[in-house]
Amino acid sequence: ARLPLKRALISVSDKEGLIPFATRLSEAGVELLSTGGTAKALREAGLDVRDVSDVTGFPEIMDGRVKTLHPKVHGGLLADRSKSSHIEAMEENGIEGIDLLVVNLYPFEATLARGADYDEMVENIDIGGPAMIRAAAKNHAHVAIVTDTEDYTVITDALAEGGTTFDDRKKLAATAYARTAAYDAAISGWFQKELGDLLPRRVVIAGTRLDELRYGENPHQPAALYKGTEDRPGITATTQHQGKALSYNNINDADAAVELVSEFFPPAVAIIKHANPCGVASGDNLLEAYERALACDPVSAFGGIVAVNRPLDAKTAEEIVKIFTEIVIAPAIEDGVAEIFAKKKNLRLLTTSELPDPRMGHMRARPVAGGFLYQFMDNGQVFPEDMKVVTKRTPSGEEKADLLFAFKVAKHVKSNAIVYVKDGATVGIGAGQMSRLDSTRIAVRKSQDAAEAMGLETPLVSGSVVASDAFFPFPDGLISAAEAGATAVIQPGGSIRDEEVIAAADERGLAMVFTGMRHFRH
Ligand code: 93A
Repeated sequence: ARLPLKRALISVSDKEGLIPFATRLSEAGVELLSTGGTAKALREAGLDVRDVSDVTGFPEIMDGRVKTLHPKVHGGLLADRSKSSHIEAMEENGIEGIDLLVVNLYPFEATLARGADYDEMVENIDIGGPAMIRAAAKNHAHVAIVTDTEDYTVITDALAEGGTTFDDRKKLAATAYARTAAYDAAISGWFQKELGDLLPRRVVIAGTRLDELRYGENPHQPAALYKGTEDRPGITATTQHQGKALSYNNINDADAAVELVSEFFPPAVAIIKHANPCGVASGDNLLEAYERALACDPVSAFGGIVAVNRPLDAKTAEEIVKIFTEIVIAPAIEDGVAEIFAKKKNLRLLTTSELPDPRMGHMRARPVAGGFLYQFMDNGQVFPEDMKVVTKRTPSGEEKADLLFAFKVAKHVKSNAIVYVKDGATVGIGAGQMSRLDSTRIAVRKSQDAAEAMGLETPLVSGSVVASDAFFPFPDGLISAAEAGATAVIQPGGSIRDEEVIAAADERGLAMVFTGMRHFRH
């Protein structure tokens, strides 16, 4: 059975879509009750509306802190119309039933995002709104609760059919409680940041669905992308210009790509496959950077994700479309780029407008059975003054620059990570192996393949430098890198066999620096 709507209470901060929606209600004969600002907006649009203060017989007081917190409002929302005792209580106390509640809350999250001061944040904690939402949602047997402007159509569609169904109201109630939970999560998160408490005793991770995905990592897994309460430029803040919808794996890879390329100041390009880079390079311009990134592992780059840290120019776009590329992600695109990509219907083009700041720490959660791990993201950075030379030979200026580049890339490669770099471009990447020695060998083998593909005699790694995301537990990995032609090494240090590893480096004339910082990524 559908429940007809006779009376609606509307109290909204976000007045988007309000007038057309309220007009539909009014036309359907629904009586409108409203709080100060909302009532004013409705009257200005020529709609008939009753003030809540009229209903309660009590003025809005204390700058609006108390406007709907009244038994006439809460009784109207909470009355169980199937119980005679509730009906009697309504009659005795002059309480009128409310069938529809439309509330969106004081914009706490938006106020936080624009960096408002403490007092303004406190003032933006909505009390009456959540109280009404929770009341109406509890009483969903009799009341429909709308907390999201996107759900206005649920009500207008239902009106056309004669009223809301129980199923409609149940869904709306679920959304409502998720909204108040997320709202309180944002408030609690703000307090914890104010207190400097990174790892509070209780954490609520809340989000709003941005996109329902076709499936998750595999076709039998349902999945969606959610925007959390923290703002970070990048994958949750992109615009898609063309191509089919992004998949779960695409989003995961594009996230890795943007975060990696944002590490670099000069024009840079990162090509990602399965969340690992298969080529990263800097250059005088994006075209040069792209060509050098691609040269690292052109076989793996097929079907990859390309991220750039500058507005993408047409010349680079022309080069990118020469091979099959799944996604291109850039802060912006220059003239002509859209036309070039338009010819490749399957390529997804994303712009982020802003790149994430790699120094900005945000929290990262990872699910484990029955809970989640929670950590400060790896925003660690190594600077020239952090490099401690441990070998007889000190790296040259060029070697130092490449070592820092290699270590930055290694931070974004799944462990065990080994990254060879020459002249600001990766020339061999070994990722995700259970043994560091294997990562070293894989990087070299890939580099040999790339050299062969280009018709070169010597592997690209000869004369390169090498980064390891964690210490070498034995000299074997370092020896293997030296034999492949690496001339300098960067690694955290800290193994009980450091002395052996240093001796092996000295024996082979390698320069080695310790960073004291590890970049595991599992
Ligand atoms: O300050 S409040 O917590 N006290 C209340 O009693 C109350 N009732 C509704 N804020 C309250 N509201 C909120 O006011 C609503 O959640 C809505 O966001 C806003 C609408 O106010 P206006 O109609 O004056 O623009």
